[in-house]
Amino acid sequence: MTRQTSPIGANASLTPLNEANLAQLNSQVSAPQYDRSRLKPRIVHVGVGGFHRSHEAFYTDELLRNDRSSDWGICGVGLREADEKIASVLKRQDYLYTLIIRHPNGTVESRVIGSIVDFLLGCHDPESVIEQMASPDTQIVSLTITEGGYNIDAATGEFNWNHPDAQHDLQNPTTPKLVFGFLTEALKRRRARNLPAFTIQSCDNIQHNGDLTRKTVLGFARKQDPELATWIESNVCFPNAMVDRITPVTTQDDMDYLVQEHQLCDEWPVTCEPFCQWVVEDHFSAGRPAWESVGAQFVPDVGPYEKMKLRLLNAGHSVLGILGSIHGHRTIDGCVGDPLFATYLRQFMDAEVTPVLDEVEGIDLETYKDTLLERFGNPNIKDALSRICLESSSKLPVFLIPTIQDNLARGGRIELATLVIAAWCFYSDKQVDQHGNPLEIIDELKQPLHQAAAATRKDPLSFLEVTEVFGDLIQNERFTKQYVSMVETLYETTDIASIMEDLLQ
Ligand code: CS2
Repeated sequence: MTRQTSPIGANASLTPLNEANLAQLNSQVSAPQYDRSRLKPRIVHVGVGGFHRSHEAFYTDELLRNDRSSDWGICGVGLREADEKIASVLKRQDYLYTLIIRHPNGTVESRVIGSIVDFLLGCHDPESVIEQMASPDTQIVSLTITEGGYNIDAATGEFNWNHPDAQHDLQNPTTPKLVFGFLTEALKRRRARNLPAFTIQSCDNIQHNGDLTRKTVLGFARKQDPELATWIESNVCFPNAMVDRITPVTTQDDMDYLVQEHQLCDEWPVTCEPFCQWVVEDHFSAGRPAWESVGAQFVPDVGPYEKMKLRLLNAGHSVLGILGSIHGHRTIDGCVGDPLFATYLRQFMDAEVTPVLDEVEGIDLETYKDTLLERFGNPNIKDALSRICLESSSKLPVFLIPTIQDNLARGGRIELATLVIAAWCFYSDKQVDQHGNPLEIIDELKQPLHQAAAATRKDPLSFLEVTEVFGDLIQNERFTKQYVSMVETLYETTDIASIMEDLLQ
């Protein structure tokens, strides 16, 4: 086997990552030893971002390494033009990539993941994606389409049918744009061909992610073909799941690391923490890989696990992300290295979140929270606050606002979470930190949020009028009183740290 030369050219000893070069990788890089040519695309995965590559694809790779008789491979799917880059990189690398697992003590594991075996782009060729989903090989279609991908209006809790892509999909079912259009058309073809249904497995950070996916797919199907909807109702399983692994955005440093340490040229590796968790309800329409043999937990009811993770970890990230951005911090480990932020986060978890959580079997909440602080503090995971704040308008209604609502209903504490909403108003309005440095805001609702926030001086409640994010929070007097006093102080002093200090007990 000849070693292919690097496209970088300057360093002839670099090994580009691809199937032919796997046998020649530096021995410190753990490469798949299983025969990838016999894998079948039994899983079609929509949304091949860093998280899918550090989580489901990792679990599946681990399974393939342990069980050479398994043939569960993954066909990745991207639906947006923005997915062209990952499509071409993965294709050039025979769908291989390196997972760089960074431990807090500085140990780094580099491991090539081999479980992805194909990639299709729905925006260029919807037919091939629909046919792949409809293929007899496909047993599971899994999704990481982000919280916003479910297109839920917080004011109604329902799918937003006014979205132009939803309208497009209803009118053009064979050339859909939204994942729900693809799923509906593929299931329609399976039913017509007498093929069994696949499982639809959401891997997004949403409470009851499977139930929500089910509701939306059924809604899509019902509008097109009520009989298909009935068939889906009795044939397709939508297991709820809690997914967890902190996966920062890949940086040039990650690529440079592989070049310097292992002379390996990977155009798009993924970095992640060592911690990894997947808790899934065991309802599958057509079988599943034995993921439990590689650490996934199958439980009858994932609800308490999801709630614990979303309300503590994800909300904890948002607390640090928004307050920290205004203060001038750049990363999560930078925030928890600041005692004020670490104390604030812990008090938020203890005083506002823990009282609204349910018992979680086998988990001691105090230990869970301690572990979260350790994970956030991993100095080798430079998780940028800009990633955390990305699309806050679809995250906060899932991670943080329900905790405020629960506490309003039970007379619990709301101050620490309310400051995050007040700070988010300031952040959306000013778009700079308190030192005047610009904040990079990426949010589908950036403009409406900015406009609403910018009217705060005239009407202190204007930000809360974005009801698709805040629902009916504006109606609650206890909340609005607290919120207005915080917004006023923040606009007057612009000193987030001193407001945080005053709230600590
Ligand atoms: C983060 C998550 O998106 C966010 O704001 O909280 O991506 C988080 O890192 C993962 O859910 C960890 O499992």
